[in-house]
Amino acid sequence: MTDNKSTVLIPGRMHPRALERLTAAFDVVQTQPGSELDLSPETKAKVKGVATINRMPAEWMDQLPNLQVVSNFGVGYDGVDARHAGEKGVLVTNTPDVLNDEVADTTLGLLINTVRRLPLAETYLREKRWENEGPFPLTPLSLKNRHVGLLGLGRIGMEIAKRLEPFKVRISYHTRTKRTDVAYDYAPSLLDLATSVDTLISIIPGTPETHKIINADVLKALGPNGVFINVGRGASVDEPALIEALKTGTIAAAGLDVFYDEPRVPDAMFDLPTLCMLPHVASASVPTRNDMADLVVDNLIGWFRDGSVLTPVPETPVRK
Ligand code: A2R
Repeated sequence: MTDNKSTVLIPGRMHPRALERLTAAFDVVQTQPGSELDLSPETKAKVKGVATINRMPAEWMDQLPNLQVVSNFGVGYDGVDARHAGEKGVLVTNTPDVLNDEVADTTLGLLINTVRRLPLAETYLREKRWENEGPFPLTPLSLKNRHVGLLGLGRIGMEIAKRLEPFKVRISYHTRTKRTDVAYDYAPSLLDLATSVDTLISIIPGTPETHKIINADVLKALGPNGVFINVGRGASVDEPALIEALKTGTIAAAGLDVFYDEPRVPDAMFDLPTLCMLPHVASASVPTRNDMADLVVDNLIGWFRDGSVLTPVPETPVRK
């Protein structure tokens, strides 16, 4: 009987395992990705839950009069208007912790690829240039003796820091609130951090406060030996300023897994040999994405079973 199943809307794409489990547990309505919620008023009135990949603007919430919960696939939920949800009494959940190790591992890979140019070296080999032209050029940069600054030292940032320790680099960080449980040097501002380190790793959420905070001043402070790595959100970066900084040697290199307007990547970035780019894959392994998919579904199942969820976001209240 489908009668007593709650209706869950999926506005756009969804991970296959989440889709399969959601379809078994709920009456699922899925729309095509787009800017409109293409549903009849009757269907809109039935929707009590939403499962989404970082997309739930206020306008959509306002069209769903009986919406109770939005379960987001991903730890970052900058595409979900959680503040608006909170005002409406709609609960929002995300998928923290289950991706910490994967994202931290990828960050170290991206850092080493950026500093030691390993992707370019592999391309060199595959193009038979090693055989025909001789050894790949020595890399100007090394990870040795670097001073790494973490912008963000939360769940993922801490895992990155722990992985950096065996690499024998010095570690500093900036967050709005100084942590009392770590011995790393604290910088009271992003500019202070960029001034004191030569390697900056951004692992902060996309919020109005973090919008384009990695700007020309920060990159200048990082300096000509500077390396910038972004595994947080592309919206935190002033991309034209970053392109200019790489072109002019204001900083030495950058590695990006995230971009301002994904999946669109500025043309100018493709021409920069000192830029290492990944298509937002930090958490993108089958096991980690399966864990994220399960958390998306388990949050919804818990909510509709007894009003309990595993991972609510801080902006929205948990009602019992
Ligand atoms: O500022 P604090 O003390 O709340 O520290 C958080 C820091 N953070 C900031 N740091 C400087 N300026 C800001 N305006 C600012 N806003 C937040 O970012 C904390 O150290 C860190 C976020 O940690 P968590 O909330 O534990 O997030 P998690 O799981 O590490 O993921 C970070 C982001 C996601 O939001 C996605 O955008 C991406 O990584 O996957």
